[in-house]
Amino acid sequence: MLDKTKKDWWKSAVFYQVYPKSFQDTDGDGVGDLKGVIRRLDYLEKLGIDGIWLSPVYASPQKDNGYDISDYRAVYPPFGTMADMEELIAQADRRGITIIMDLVLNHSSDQHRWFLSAKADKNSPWHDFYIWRDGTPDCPPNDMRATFGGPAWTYVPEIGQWYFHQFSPWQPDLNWENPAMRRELYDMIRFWVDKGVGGFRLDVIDNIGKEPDRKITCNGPKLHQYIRELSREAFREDTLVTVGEAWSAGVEEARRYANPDGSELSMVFQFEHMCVDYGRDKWDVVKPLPLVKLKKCHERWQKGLAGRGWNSLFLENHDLPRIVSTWGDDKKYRVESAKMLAAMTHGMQGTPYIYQGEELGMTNIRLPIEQYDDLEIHNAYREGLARGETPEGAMEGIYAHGRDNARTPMQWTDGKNAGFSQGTPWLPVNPNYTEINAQAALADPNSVFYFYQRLIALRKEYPVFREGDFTLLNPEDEHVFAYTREAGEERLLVACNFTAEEQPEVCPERFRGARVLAANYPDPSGSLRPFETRMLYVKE
Ligand code: TEU
Repeated sequence: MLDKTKKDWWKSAVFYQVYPKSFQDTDGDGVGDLKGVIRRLDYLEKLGIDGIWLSPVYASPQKDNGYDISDYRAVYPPFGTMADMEELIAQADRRGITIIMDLVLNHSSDQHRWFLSAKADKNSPWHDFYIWRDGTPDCPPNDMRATFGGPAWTYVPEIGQWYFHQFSPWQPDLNWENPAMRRELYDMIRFWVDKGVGGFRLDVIDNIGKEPDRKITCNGPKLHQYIRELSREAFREDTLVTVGEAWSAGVEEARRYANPDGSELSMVFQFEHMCVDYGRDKWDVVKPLPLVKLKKCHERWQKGLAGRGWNSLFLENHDLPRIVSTWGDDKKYRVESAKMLAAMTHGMQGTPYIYQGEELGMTNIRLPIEQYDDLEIHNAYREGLARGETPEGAMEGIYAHGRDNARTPMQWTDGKNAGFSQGTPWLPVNPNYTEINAQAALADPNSVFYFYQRLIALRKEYPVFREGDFTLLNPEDEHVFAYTREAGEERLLVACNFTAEEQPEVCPERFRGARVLAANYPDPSGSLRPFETRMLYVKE
C-alpha cells in the first residue's frame, strides 16, 4: 500500500475511472449507484489500484450524464445518498483506495439554483455567476458554436439577454471573472476535502479562462492565474492529487499545469495521442492507425515532461471508444492486443488511469441510432445528415468514436444484464458479455485482468517505471512500438507489435537473457507474433 502522506505519492499510483451510471446497479432501476461501487471495492482492491476517479455523482438533470450539475453539494438521488458517499470514502480508504471526485467548474446545469435565479432577474446576486450580453432575439453576440451543436448563445426574453454556453444550452458557462463565484467553488471543494476526498479531476479546466467576446474558449489569458488561485485556495494539502482535463494542452502548456513547484495541478489529461487517428474531426477516422505519429507523440510527451512535470497515461475514458476496438483487434486477437496496448501505456513514465472494463478488454458496440443516449452522438448524427451523408455513413463515425462505446454497462458475469442490473439497463449491455466479463476473467489466469494486475504491481516493485529515462527505438518502424526506460542500473524494454502479422524481434544486445516482467505469449519465439508484447528487465 502506498504511503499517501508523501507529497507526490500519486507518481507511483495507478488510478481507475468509475462511470457510476454504468458500473453496478444495486436497486434494480437500471442505473448504477454508489452502493454498487462499494460492492465492487474488493474487485478493485484485487486489481491493485490506488485510487478511483469517480465521474460526477452530484445532483443533475443528466442532460450530459452528470456533467451538468444542479447542486455541487448533493448526491444525484438515483445514485444514492450523502451517507452512501461517505460510506464509499470510508470503505475505499480501508482498502488503501483514494476517492478522486470529478469537478465540473467551467459550467453548471441550467437547473442550478444560481442559474434559475440569474435568468429570472438581472439583479439577482447570482446573475453575474454566468456570462450575459444584452441584445435582441435575432442577433446573438457572435457566431460561436457549442460543442454539442447549435449556437453557443441562448436568448432569455424575460431579461432581454443572451447567455454563453460552450457545450449545450443546459450547461451555462460559469463566469470566472467573478471572484464571488470563484469563492463559492472553492468553498464547495473544501466541503468535499473535509469529507475525506483525496483528489479531484477537473473537467475542461483549460476552458475556465474563456473570453467569449474575443471568441476565446480555451487557454485564455487569465487561465493559469485562475488555476494558481484555485490551487492555493482549494487544494491546500500537498497530498491532494489533482488532474486537469485539457484537450488543448501541448507539452509547453502541460509543463505549466504540472509545474513541479506545486503551484497548479499534479498533472493533466492531454489528448494529442488519442487524436492521431482523427481526420478532419473525431468522426472522420483515419485507418490504419498512423503508428509512427503515435510513437513520436509519446516520445515528445515522455521527454517533454521528464523532470519538468508529470504525465497521465491513459487509452480510455468515458468520452473515448474502447481501445481494443480502435487500435487493437477486438475479434481474433482481442486478448493479445488488449494486453499489448496496456503494456505500451503502463511501461511509460507517468500515472496510469484504467477505465472501467478496459481491464477486461471490453469492446465497442454498434446500436441503432435511437438506442444511443449521448447528446454528442445525436448531434453528430444530425450534423452528418445535414452535411449530406447517408444514415449509414453518419453512423460509421459514431460506431468508431461515439462516447457510448465506453458507457455500456460494466460486464460482471454471463448472467442477466451481465450482472450489472436486475432491472432494464439505461443503455444496452454489449451482447458479448457472455464471453467478456469479470467472472470469466477472474477464473482465467491468462486473462487481460491478471495482465493489468501484474502491470500495476510492477510499477510498485521496480523504480525504473517511475524514474526511468525514455528512449524510442526504431522511430520510423510502422509496425512495432518499442522503447526503453533507464534509471541507474535498471533497464526496461517494452516491445509492442501493433499488427496481426509476425514482425522481426526488437531486442538490443543488452537485453539478451533479460528477465521477462510481462508478456502476452507464453515463451519467446525469436520474432514478434501478432500483437505480441514483451517487457524485459535487466539490472546491470
Ligand atoms: O469533455 C470535454 C470534451 O470536450 C469532450 O466531451 C470532447 O468534446 C468529446 O467528448 C470528444 O470530442 C468533458 C467531459 O469529459 C465530457 O463527458 C463532458 O460532456 C464535457 O466535458 C462537458 O462537461
